[in-house]
Amino acid sequence: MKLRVSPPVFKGRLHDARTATSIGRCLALAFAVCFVTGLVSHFMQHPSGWPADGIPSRPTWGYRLTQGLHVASGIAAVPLLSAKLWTVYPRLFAWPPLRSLRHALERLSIAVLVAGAVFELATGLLNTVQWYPWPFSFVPVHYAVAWLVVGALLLHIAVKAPQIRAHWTRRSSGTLALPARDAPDRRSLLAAVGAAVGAVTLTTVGQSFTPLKDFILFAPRHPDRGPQGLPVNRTAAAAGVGRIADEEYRLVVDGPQPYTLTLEELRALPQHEVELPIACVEGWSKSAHWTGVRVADLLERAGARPDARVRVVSLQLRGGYRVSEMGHEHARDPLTLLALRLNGAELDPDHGYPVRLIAPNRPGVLQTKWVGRLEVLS
Ligand SMILES: Nc1nc2c(c(=O)[nH]1)N[C@H]1C(S)=C(S)[C@@H](COP(=O)(O)O)O[C@H]1N2
Ligand SMILES: [Mo]
Repeated sequence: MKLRVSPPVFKGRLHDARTATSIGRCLALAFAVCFVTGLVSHFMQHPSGWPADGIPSRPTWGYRLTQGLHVASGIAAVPLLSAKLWTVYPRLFAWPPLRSLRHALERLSIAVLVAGAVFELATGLLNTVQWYPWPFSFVPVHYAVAWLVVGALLLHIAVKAPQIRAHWTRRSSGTLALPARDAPDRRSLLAAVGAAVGAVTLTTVGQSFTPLKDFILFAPRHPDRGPQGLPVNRTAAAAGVGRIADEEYRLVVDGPQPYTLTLEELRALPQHEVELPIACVEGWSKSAHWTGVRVADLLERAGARPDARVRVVSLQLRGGYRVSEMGHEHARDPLTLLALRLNGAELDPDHGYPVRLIAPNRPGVLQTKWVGRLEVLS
């Protein structure tokens, strides 16, 4: 006896090209926003050579906005990608699976696209909760795969251009077999997908868009939770710095005219107050009031040239974020401070006591805590 497995039969509008197009263009928009903001973030975190000096220090909320959009568009893409895959999965059962070399290449590009897209959303989401259950380092791999996904996506859009065009609007049925008219079933599906996108956005976006913070359900961080009303990514204990004794603290400023300041001397210098956000790469951000000494004043005293770059070194001995650099735009911005106070009180040890960097339009990971040294780079 011969066993016959009949492939499932898919009929109706929920798996047709019009539905795939409707969901696909929202997904493409989410991916476009996610990719562009991801490039911005990557560039701002890893400026190399002269472009580092081209990074503007304004607007103060620039990185907060782009990184907020990066994480929000990535989260919104999760229900969109799920719905899109559900809409098109009957194609996995199309027979014969490969019709020609061209068809085989197209299927291969889809495989790369789907695998890459799922990988990016999964690793990105796990990164927002700071869970890294993989053996590679997150940033370079997430960055490289993004290019792969964008390449495969552009190819996919090019290959599907005739269908996309034919099904762009409700009325256009084009030359394809199925009429593209909408009906209650399709409208219900699209409404459900829209509601899912709205729900995941509303319950997470408050982590960076603080007016919506009361709706946070799933975001890993609440912008109010932490010492002095500000979240902490790495505590003093986790960084291995503990509490730094006041009388032992020194700020070393290394430049043409190097000098060293005690904490008393630093506190006696002119203090300035600024309102600036910490905008963490992982998606939370929160504005705060900082008081401290202008980096520009410290550099001036060290005889640094106006176009000098600066390296900020932490007293933390190990770990990825103990050193950061900035171009002259940031170094000379009057809002860039070595902060001694946060929201009216001395810094909590977890916020970098006794001294931390705070600068406008800068990724959180570069806002170095427990600063012990400024080095003027030529
Ligand atoms: N020395 C040092 N500075 C650091 C870090 C660190 O691990 N070590 N973490 C950075 C990261 S990732 C962020 S988001 C901010 C968080 O600052 P906060 O803990 O004061 O909110 O500090 C940054 N500064
Ligand atoms: Mo961060």
